[in-house]
Amino acid sequence: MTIEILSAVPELLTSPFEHSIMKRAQERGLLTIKVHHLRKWAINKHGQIDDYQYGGGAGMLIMCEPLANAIDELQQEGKFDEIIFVTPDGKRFEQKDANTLSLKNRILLICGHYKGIDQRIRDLYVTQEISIGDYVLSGGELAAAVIIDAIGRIIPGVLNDETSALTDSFQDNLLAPPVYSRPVDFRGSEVPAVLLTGDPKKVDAWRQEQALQRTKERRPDLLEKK
Ligand code: 6GU
Repeated sequence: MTIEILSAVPELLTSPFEHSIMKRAQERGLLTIKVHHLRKWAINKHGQIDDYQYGGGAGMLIMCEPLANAIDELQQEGKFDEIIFVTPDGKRFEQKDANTLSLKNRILLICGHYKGIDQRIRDLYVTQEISIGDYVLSGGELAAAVIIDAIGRIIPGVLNDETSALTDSFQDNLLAPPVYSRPVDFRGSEVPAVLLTGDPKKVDAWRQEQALQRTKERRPDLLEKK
């Protein structure tokens, strides 16, 4: 899978993909990430990509031409399966969206800045608009990094233990249960005895019950979706 990103601040997008699971996904050839600097498609030699909005109001917008020219040029190599604008006024991103996107071949993420992008780019090019939650970030880059990490880790073959993505929080609308490692006794606080029984049925039942308990307390809204 190839994920491309259009950004006015590409420096924000280097380190998140150079470590851990995202690094391994790229080394295994399962994921290719290409960050494109929007400034490359600036409208003049001053590097201009933004302008004031018609009708007045504070804040600059990213203009039509740099975005349209960038997308047209990138699509000469082949069409994107999805062109996604990351924006706080988009549809909220959830695990099921990551699952669906992880099966695509080539997608483009557009990061807004300032007051966003000209609506005509959204109308003419964008196929999905995604927000990562109900709070405002100063730009789309960190949100794009979150979305790419969520997609990248579930591409088949990326995780070593194939089952582990299936037991993540949210994959079945339940939060993950508590987990323990050595020592059995840490400063007087002990690992729950059931985990030491070696009985996989009992362990599974306990985890299921703990997951349900945690979800009831913290995210009752998830149980309504089941
Ligand atoms: Cl996708 N972008 C920005 N700038 N802020 C956000 C967001 C996206 N999602 C939540 N807050």
